[in-house]
Amino acid sequence: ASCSPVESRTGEVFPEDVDGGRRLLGVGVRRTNVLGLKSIDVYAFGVYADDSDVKKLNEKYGTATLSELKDKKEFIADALESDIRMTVRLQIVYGRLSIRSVRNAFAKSVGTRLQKFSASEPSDTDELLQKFVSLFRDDQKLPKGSVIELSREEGYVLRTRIDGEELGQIQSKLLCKSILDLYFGEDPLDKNAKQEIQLNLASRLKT
Ligand code: DAO
Ligand code: DAO
Ligand code: DAO
Repeated sequence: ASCSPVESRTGEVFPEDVDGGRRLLGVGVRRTNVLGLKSIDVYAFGVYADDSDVKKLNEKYGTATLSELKDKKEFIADALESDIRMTVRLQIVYGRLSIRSVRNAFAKSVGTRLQKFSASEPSDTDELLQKFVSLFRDDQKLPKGSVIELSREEGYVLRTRIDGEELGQIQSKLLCKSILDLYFGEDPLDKNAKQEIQLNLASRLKT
């Protein structure tokens, strides 16, 4: 399977690879409802993974077929869990986001996942969330066209950049997993994108 670098709803175009050879797995869009009336596209996203790291999944899934893997929950759970270098690139399309609404959305979407996953791995989720949110400055602007990169580096380090400028790094397996889960976990922001990501991830094992 190959992956189009153009997100069709927004027309946003993504690079085919980023961060020294992480290749595009799929693209999607993050929407939100305003007062249940109007839906706005907030950002388009692309998800990337390092090819050689993806091969780590071969140990367990090397003999499975593509059609087995494309819907297999355990396969995605292992991808979320493993030390695979990945990047999620967000391209802002809604230009009037306030930092307050970003913080709120974030506390909701990432906060619930931190709680969900920490049931099996005890850790201080409030502290993690605070740590992450404190990377964003109150006067940070996010105009249309801004690029946010959230990446999982070797050893479960979450790295955050805005327009190429690094905000900070936090070492936390739980935080990395909670963020990636938004894009290809069980209840993803964009279901089509998740399917595309899963299919392409599976096909990378085979090549
Ligand atoms: O808080 O900065 C922010 C983002 C809020 C998004 C609200 C979007 C409102 C769009 C209203 C359109 C009405 C026609
Ligand atoms: O304020 O309730 C609101 C409406 C705006 C919601 C915005 C969702 C923001 C998603 C996070 C963007 C991160 C870059
Ligand atoms: O879409 O609900 C969501 C969450 C997206 C994660 C956004 C992380 C944003 C980090 C940078 C914000 C800078 C102000």
